[in-house]
Amino acid sequence: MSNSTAVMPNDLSAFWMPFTANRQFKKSPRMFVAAKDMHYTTADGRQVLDGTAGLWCVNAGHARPKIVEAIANQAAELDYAPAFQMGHPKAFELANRLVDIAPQGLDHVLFTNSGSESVETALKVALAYHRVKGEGSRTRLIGRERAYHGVNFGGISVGGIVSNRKMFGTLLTGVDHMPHTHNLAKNAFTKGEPQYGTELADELERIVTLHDASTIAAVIVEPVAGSTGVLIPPVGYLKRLREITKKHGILLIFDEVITGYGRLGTPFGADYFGVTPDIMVTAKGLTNGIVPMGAVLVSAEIHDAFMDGPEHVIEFFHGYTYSGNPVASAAALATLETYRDEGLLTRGAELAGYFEEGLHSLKGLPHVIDVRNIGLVGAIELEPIAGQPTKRAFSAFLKAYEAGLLIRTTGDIIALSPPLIVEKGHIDQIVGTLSDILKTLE
Ligand code: PXG
Ligand code: PLP
Repeated sequence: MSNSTAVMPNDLSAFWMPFTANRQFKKSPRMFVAAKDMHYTTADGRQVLDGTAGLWCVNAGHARPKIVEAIANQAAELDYAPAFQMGHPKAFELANRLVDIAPQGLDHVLFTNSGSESVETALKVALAYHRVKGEGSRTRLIGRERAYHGVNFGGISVGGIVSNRKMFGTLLTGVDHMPHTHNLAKNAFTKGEPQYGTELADELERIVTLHDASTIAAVIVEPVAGSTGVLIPPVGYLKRLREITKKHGILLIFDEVITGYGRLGTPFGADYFGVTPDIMVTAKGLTNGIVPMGAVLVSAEIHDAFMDGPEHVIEFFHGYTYSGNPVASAAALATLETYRDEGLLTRGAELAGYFEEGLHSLKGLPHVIDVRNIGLVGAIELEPIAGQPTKRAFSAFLKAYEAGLLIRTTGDIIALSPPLIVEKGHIDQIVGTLSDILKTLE
């Protein structure tokens, strides 16, 4: 079915698009009008291979029948139920299914509507947990340079992207940052986890010494930083963070908005690295990106600390109108079923080697200064054009789109994260198209 005749709006000015060069876009718009499995259809009727799972979220591919049907049925049966002081069965069922697939020890779930909200929720749980435990002096939050934790105030405060922070005043106070682990001089063209940089985890000890552990509530990190260009942790780095946080009574939060739901070839990044955090932040792949939803998983110890006092009193003053929304819950349940039926949470592990070989074959092409990969996520870092950062990669993005491939760029880094239903032939197409394009870039 082609929707190439879909009626296009004649005025694009009202929609102020997110994280987009609005004026450039509106001069020559790129519109998708349909999607199925691994492909988008553009407004001019072309097929574009989805090399990025939408925005790292459509892990089962597009328009999967079970999910589509579940959403339609749920909307007809129970469209909305109040989230506060009322319930509906699917949210509880979904929480149980999530606990089943999550790393052992993460036993309770708070629902949100996005990764950004999941991050805020996790940070608030961490602060409140220490307070209910009688350690209210633990208020500091530790993030990391080059981290992306969404766009809300807590997330940009612990985040480490200057453009996302500098316009917005003083942000949260009492935040510190660890250094990022990206090191091209030592680790360029590493396959999988880089060898150099494990000791950067010890910077957390330095921060603890500076502020004292009794003032620190939590450390938040992405197991693999996605948004800032696929920064893969050095061997043993996350294990060391876990040891240091445990030693000092600091909560460890993994932001798995990208690494969750099979991206690394394991259900979660925590599984890949063999490190269990106290709190796990998820979104995106939870509903295959179709209905906005996030989930924050917490340990029983954290949850139970709140279950005190008179039973008629609300234990945690937090939540959203749409927490556990019925349609989102139905979409998530059908998504998890699809993942299970097709083995998608571990399929990445089978294809990771082929994906790795393909991407690393681009080494040596013009401007390529690094190729890195883990599971079904990869990045190609380009030398920026002198004085014009981001321009070279953005031009690769435009050329790829014209050539029928959707990629994602951040700075001068090309990121790839295809749906987990990707076949070897699609990987060949991704690599082939990129190879052609890299040869023609200015
Ligand atoms: N944490 C992490 C680790 C993320 O990657 C968020 C939080 C925020 O999620 P929401 O749902 O509020 O957007 C993210 C989102 C990209 C890109 O291509 C990455 C994200 C979102 C959009 C684009 O770099 N990550
Ligand atoms: N702003 C106003 C005026 C509201 O009444 C509410 C919710 O009732 C919100 C913001 C928060 O909205 P949400 O629960 O969808 O995050």
